[in-house]
Amino acid sequence: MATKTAAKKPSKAAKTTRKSKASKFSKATYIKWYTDMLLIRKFEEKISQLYIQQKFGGFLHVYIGQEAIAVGTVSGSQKGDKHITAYRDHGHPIALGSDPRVLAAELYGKSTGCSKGKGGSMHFFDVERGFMGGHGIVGAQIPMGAGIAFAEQYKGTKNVCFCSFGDGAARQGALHETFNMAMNWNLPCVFIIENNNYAMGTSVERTTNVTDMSQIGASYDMPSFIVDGMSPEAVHEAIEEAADRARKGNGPTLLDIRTYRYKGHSMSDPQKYRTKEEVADWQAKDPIDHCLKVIKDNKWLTEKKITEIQDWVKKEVAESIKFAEDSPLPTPDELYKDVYKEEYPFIKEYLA
Ligand SMILES: Cc1ncc(C[n+]2csc(CCOP(=O)(O)OP(=O)(O)O)c2C)c(N)n1
Ligand SMILES: [Mg+2]
Repeated sequence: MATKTAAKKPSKAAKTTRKSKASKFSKATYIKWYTDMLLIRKFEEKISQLYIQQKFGGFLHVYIGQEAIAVGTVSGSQKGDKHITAYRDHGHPIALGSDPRVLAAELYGKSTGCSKGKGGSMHFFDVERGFMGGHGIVGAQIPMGAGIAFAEQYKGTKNVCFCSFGDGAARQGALHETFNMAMNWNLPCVFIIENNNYAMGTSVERTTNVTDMSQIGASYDMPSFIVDGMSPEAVHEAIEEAADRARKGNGPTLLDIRTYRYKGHSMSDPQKYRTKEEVADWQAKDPIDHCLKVIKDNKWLTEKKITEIQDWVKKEVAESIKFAEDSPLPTPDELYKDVYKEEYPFIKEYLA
């Protein structure tokens, strides 16, 4: 267990494996996790089918299997906190409460989309809910996440930035510059490796001799932990503790959250780099099944109520696609808008 890290006097980085403690969490929390994860999964299953039918273009990277990280991060965070991630970005905004209609419209490149149809799958945003985007350049969100955390510190809020990136992105050089400055400046940033063991078709073992990615924080004395990413409970606890450290002014944390993507890297991935058995082993730990089991074991919902949730999810997904298909495309003059941010510079003295 890491101890608090005082400014300029960082304690030694530590790591531990978290196991879930089901008892700590309420009926309402499990129902919310179950509903949100089911919505993420069903939304992505549907858009995968539509993508294959060429209903929309661009890239599509689904989050299926990793849902517990998004819902555990959101339930362990607070309103006003910021979230930033890579191009595998459908789960975070749904967990934050974004309307799946505007997300579906974004996929379809429609003007009603969350990025006005200009971003597509990899560039979902919902600034109102603290979602600072999906980003297509691998690892780019690492320094950007620290920048967002710097802005919170500069403005004197108690908000934290949760910066998610993959195991592949963790090998970008920018991570090291960012970790150094983030520790030196005690930034309120939680760095989250969504470690699904693959960067496209390349496994962690093939890229490094240091397969324990929590060790990356050690040379910066950043408190670092390994977390079970198939457990929303474990994610929530690790996030809450890291956020508490950041809110108290004690700087960043690194979480190496172990997870798995059940589907290919993107929609065009023959998946020759892994076995069906490996996929099945992870699917056996599915977080949605787990939450449903906890709900049933505790008799928190009747079968009828569970079916109602499942029907609601189906309806949300169907309505989202209809909304996207019925929405207009952007007009040509939109090409010249949103190219530059106009109120530069963002120094608070200038804005006063
Ligand atoms: C700077 C940069 N290099 C390469 C790519 C191509 N690319 C897209 S995704 C990806 C793999 C990243 O893997 P990881 O960070 O583990 O994330 P995951 O896809 O597993 O969520 C690569 C190499 C890119 N988008 N940006
Ligand atoms: Mg990966």
